Amino acid sequence: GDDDEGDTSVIVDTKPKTKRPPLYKVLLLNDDYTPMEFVVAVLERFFGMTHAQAFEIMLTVHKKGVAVVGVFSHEIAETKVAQVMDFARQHQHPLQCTMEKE
Ligand code: NFA
Repeated sequence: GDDDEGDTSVIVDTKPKTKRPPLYKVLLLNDDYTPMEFVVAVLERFFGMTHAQAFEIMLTVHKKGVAVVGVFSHEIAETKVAQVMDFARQHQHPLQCTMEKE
């Protein structure tokens, strides 16, 4: 890797840094109107969860207000968020899905 030379002419090898892409959490937010069964269907359809997993996560969102439903690359996270928001809008539910850097 690169070398750093301080003002003492002592050359110290720097750590060879590999660059991993950042990961993004996809979050689902609670609201008072979206039916529980719709949220379960979203988690099954877009996040590959079993019915039991989806029901569990839906209840976590319902009780705690928010939950992480997956961790993805920026591109995949953006796609998931767009898919969920489109599907909710199509069914006229106010369900909100967002992403944030891990
Ligand atoms: N709180 C919603 C209800 O009582 C259910 C819900 C769960 C909505 C998770 C959004 C996310 N119908």
